[in-house]
Parts: sequence; structure tokens; C-alpha cells
Amino acid sequence: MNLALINGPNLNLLGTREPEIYGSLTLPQLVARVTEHAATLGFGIESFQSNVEGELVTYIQQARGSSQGIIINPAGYSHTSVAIRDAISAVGLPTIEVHLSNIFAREEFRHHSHVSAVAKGVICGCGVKGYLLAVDALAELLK
Ligand code: CA2
Repeated sequence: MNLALINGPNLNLLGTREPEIYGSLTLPQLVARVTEHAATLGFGIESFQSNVEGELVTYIQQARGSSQGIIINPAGYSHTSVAIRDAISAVGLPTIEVHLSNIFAREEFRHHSHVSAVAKGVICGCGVKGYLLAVDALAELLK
């Protein structure tokens, strides 16, 4: 059983800038933590990060063949992308949306995510722990 771990634009910069908002872990370190935690529950992790909207859409479409659930931080595309929302809706895999920061405590334009309505759940403001909680939520949903 695999979970797709998908991170959107600029998250490749994690750990290099704005640690007060996004924490000090790098993306490879975050992926390692999630992979370790998922393994304890019997899941493998298929990780993908892109700064390109269409690549994220294609990866989501392909996840149907290799994963049973999706953990996604669509980053800035959360607030703009109907295409990512449509892809998640089309594949029909249970999806948990994660944000490192509390998007509701930030600028107004971050308060709405197109993805949230097609996600099974949304976790924000818990930092990296949010990704681990997403693994727990999917493990529960898929058992
Ligand atoms: O809080 C989150 O996880 C966000 O999805 C992060 C996005 C932001 O646009 C969303 O509103 C909330 C931004 C990701 C940028 O990541 C960086 C990481 C390190 C340094 C600079 C940017």
C-alpha cells in the first residue's frame, strides 16, 4: 500500500528561507520523516514536488495506478488552481490537504483553497506534524 506525497511550488525551498513560517526542516528531511512514520503503519511513500501546475496535475492522475491515497500541500496553487482540484476529484483517491502554516491566520487571499472541497480532510498550522497526522488519517480511512 502506497501513499502519494505531493508538494507544490516553492516547497523545494523549505529549510532555506522563512523558517519562522515554514520551519527549519528541508524537503528531503520532511519526506524522510513522513516515510519513516508511514512505514510504521505499513505504507510506502511516493514523493513528488513540482513548481509546475501541469506536472502536479499529471502526477495526481498517475497516482491512481500506484497509490491508495494522497497527501498534498498544493502551496500557492491551493488558492488559484481549479485544475489541481479537478484532478483530485477525477482520480477519486482519498486525499488529505496539508499546510505547514495556519492559512487562516495569514493574508485573506490564503483563506480559501480550491482543493479543500474535494479533500477528505484539511490540516493546517501544525507544521511538519500535519503531514504525519495526514498519514494517520489516511491509514484510518483505508483500513
Ligand atoms: O503553509 C503552507 O504550507 C502553504 O501551503 C505554503 C505556501 C503558501 O502559498 C500557502 O498559502 C500556505 C508557500 C510555500 C512556500 O514555501 C517556502 C518555503 C521556504 C521558503 C520560502 C517559501
